[in-house]
Amino acid sequence: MQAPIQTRAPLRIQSLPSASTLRFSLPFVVLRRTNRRPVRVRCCATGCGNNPRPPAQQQRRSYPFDEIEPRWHRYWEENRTFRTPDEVDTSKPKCYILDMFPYPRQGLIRRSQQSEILNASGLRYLKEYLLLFCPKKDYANNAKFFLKSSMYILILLKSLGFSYDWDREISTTEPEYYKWTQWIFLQLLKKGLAYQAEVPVNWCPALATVLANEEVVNGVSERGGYPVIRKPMRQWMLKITAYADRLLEDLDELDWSESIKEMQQNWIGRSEGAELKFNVVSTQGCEQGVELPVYTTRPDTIFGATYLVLAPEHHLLPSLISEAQHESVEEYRDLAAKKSELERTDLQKEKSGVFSGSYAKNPATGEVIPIWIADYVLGSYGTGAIMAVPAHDSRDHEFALKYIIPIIRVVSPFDESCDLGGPYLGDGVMVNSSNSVSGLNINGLSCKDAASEVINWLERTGYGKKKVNYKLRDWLFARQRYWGEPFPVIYLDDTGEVVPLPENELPLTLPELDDFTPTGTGEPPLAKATSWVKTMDPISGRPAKREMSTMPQWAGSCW
Ligand code: ANZ
Repeated sequence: MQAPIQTRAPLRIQSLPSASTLRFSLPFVVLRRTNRRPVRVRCCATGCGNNPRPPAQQQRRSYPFDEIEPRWHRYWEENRTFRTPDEVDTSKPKCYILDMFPYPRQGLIRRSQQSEILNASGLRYLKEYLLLFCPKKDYANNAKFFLKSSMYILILLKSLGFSYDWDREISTTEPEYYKWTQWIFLQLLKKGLAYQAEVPVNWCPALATVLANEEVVNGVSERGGYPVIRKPMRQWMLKITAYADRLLEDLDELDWSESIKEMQQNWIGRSEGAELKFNVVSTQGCEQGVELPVYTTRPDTIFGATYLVLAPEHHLLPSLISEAQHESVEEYRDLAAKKSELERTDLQKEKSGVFSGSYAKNPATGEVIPIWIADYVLGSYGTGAIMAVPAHDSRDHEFALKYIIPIIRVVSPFDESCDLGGPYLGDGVMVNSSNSVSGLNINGLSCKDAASEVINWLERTGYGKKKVNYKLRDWLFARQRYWGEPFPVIYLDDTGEVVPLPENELPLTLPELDDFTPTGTGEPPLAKATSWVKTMDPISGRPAKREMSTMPQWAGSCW
């Protein structure tokens, strides 16, 4: 039987209370029906699945929003329906429910949550309004807009009827709140869990700030659509990798669906392998005193490593580029800096690279092999360099074919009738893997046994060691924006030493600034608050400068 069709016109927000009325009355968004657009809705009035077509008048009846919603909102407000009790019953077991809070972003509820909220509540028509209000301009640094948008969010959330106890609302932007965010940072610093490092970051020259991976879409900033490049910068980091194993182990205890747990596992991405060193040599094989560490999950394939690849942002690169290769390497690095990590690791994309002009010695074979630079190797994973084994890795295979680099098979499949047209990625028996000079012979072993044998040999000879790596990265915890918690640290003028502020100096509040747009020099906007930046160590009295980056927007909502 044909499903009945109910028509309901989309609703559009007609008016919003002004910011001034917000304080005194229940904020409420009034929705009105506008032009009629049919929406298919399944109806099961009889409860038997045979949905009779309702009479024409009934078909048009829609939810009397203006009538019902304000009444209930008033009721909830007057009866304090969502008020949580002041007295806590401590006899009950403790329970931590982590809700994902909707929070303002560009004046709106964050997009993912928007759709969750809207779809869950069936108020899809609100989307129209949200799109209407979505600002075209970048408001990252606009305080007035921030306040206005927070009010809109409040209005929207209240109108959606969430059962929040609004009397217990807290704001991460209040100094009394972020004092504790700063206090937590000091504890992390004391424990060595907050540290500074030179890391490749997503740098947006137009916004003059570092962006998180999620804030970069197709190589441009999510806000404003400005080009984003990768460049190394000294930044504050939080050492979440120290908890990688615990995060993995404790997944078992979580009452989550298996698919979500699997996503979490992949996100942590534990991999086991080895870190080993290749010595940089001249074309004649003479050592140059530079060692290149690489990370591999397949130490068993060491005899098949016919070239090395360095990420374009690798710190050792400048010392490896030959005079003749200088121009083409620089050109390649500029191109790579414009690509996101996602683009670089896309398996479908054609591999590209450039020869560095330098060579290294494979410690197992004793062969001199070329060092290439290619953007399919990331500077932020492992050591930022790989030993490439084109016979047994698809990316290396594609690259070796393109640049005519030798391909040496070192694993023979158990099933010899296997098609060996391309790279062989499976398990098998080691072949072509022996050298009396290096004292390593793994021929005839399975891949697994060969891997342990190679790790033993690396540890014996000092060429390397067993290593566990994680996809999970430490958290890049600094932004070059005005909005954000100031870091409670100073840098001594004479030595540059980082000194944490004493806890009784907290909160360290943001200075008032009329102009919080980017400086244009690459320095964060706080550089404009010269009298705030220039300070002295409260303990020793020595002149110092404050940190000018601020914490990222998630800092306050993470604890
Ligand atoms: C040699 C080799 C031979 C590899 C082989 C694989 C297969 P996961 O599982 O992701 O940890 N690799 C290492 N560092 C990299 C980086 N910074 N960027 C891109 N690729 C990198 O994978 C580890 C493997 O990915 C490593 O093992 C290395 O390639 C590559 F038959 O080394 B392998």
